[in-house]
Amino acid sequence: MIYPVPQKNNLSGEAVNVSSLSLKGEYTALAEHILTEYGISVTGGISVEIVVTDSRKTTYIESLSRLSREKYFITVNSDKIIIEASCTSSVFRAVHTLAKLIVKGELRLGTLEDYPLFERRGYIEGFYGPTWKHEKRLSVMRLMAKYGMNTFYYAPKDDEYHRAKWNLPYPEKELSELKELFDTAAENELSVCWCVGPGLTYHYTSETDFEALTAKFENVYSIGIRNFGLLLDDIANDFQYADDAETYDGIVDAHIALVNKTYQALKAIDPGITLTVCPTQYFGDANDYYITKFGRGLPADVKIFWTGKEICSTFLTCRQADDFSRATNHKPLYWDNYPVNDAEMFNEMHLGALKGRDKELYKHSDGLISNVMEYAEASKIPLMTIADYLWNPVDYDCEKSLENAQREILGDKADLFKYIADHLCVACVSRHGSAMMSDILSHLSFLLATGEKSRAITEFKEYNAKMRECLAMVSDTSVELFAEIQKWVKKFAMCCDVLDAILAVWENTIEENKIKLKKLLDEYNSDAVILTGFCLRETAEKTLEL
Ligand code: 14T
Repeated sequence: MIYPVPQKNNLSGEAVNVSSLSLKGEYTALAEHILTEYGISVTGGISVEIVVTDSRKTTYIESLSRLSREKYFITVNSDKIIIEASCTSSVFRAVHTLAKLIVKGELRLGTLEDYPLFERRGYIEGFYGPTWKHEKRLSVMRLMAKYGMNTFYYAPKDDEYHRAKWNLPYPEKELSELKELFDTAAENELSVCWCVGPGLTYHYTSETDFEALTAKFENVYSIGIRNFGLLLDDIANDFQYADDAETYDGIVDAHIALVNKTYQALKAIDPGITLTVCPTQYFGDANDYYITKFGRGLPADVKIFWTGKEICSTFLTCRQADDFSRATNHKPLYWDNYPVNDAEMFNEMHLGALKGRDKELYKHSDGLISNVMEYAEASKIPLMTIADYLWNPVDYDCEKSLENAQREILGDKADLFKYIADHLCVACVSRHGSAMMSDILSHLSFLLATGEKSRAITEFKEYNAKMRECLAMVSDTSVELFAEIQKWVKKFAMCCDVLDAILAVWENTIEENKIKLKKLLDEYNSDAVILTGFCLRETAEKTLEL
């Protein structure tokens, strides 16, 4: 299986040896670049012919009744491989898929047809906290492109030129980094949307402020960015200047005027520019006054961010999306607050797969943009599952997708990593964690209760040994992902101590062992860092009663 799962994969015939390939047709330089990244040799051998046509076959998705620049076909014959696509984007997707399909130098005969179901698929650096380092931004971007995302929104709350100093141009160094980010995105078929958050100090009736705002857009336009965002989230709900209050009936009227004026100014700079806005009411009931009026007051092609029923929504449904569309005359562009773990969630680490988003949401929304964690390496794991869901939500299997993501990021460390990852998935998308530990502890408790104490102890020792082995592995901070999660690794060490103390009581039920367990359990419970494990506390409590 490859990820994201292609729409129609009939490559199931005999295996063909493709240990080396020769490229023919169009975009061969692009194809060579991608194949080389996967370690595939292009020094001769079976030919891959890239045929680019602007035909109905390569551009139209019949089931969705819309055009796509990302549709492609791969045909594997015994003597040659054919890629059919319509432009760079679809060749890019096709070659990535071809590379993933090659296993041990072999491909299977047949045909594959593929296209994404969500039109806009991406992530947003939109959290509170230390912004991602430049190198991390590039590395996440390349990985997300490899898994089929096509959009990146730049909106780090703590980039002062995004929010606090919204009215000042970027200094040279920051601007050139943004340019490099933009160039990397372009090479990887991602579109970048640069966002500004002026709302903390913006004076709606001031011409000076509006000029500063357009000057800022021009500042960023100069490095090639053509998609812009105006974010009005997490600002005062009411006017902060007396003349603003006199000029407008309510804050929503000021916001509508600002968006329209901004839209016109941007279109005057370049008619190709796009605009996305985040309203001040960005979640909840789509029939509320602010969001209804706001949506109806905006041009039809301005996209509107919406996080769903809640800031961090457990479910995103088609019905809610339709309610939003009816109320605002705009389909929602989901700002999905998963895996972000800022604000009140700072003690949680969100490593689980995306869940709770309707399979058919792609028909009812403009797309979905995931807000990430300040931990870039860690974010890659849930982000890969989001990329899979967005490409093909119909065939999305959260467990298989997560398994693949862990393998991509950790290679052969993935199996052992599961012993800690088991406890790092409680979030808005799922309140249930520690599935593996829960199974094991209930099985062990069953053995103990049914007179199979020695078997219980043997198996318990095996589990604890694996947990310790995992602990030793994740304590190595030279692995970037492990360095990021040390706060949780410390608590995981306490978890291992509690498990050993439970085992000690099972082996030898003396008061001294119980006192030790009680002490470790109290320490574990008083640490605010979240590692799920209701089953751990439950087993420990029962053990204290032995
Ligand atoms: F604009 C939005 F759609 C949005 O979600 N804004 C912020 C976002 O930057 C942040 O990362 C996210 C998750 O915490 O939620 C919003 O920020 C909040 C919301 C709160 F209710 C921050 C603190 C809160 F108490």
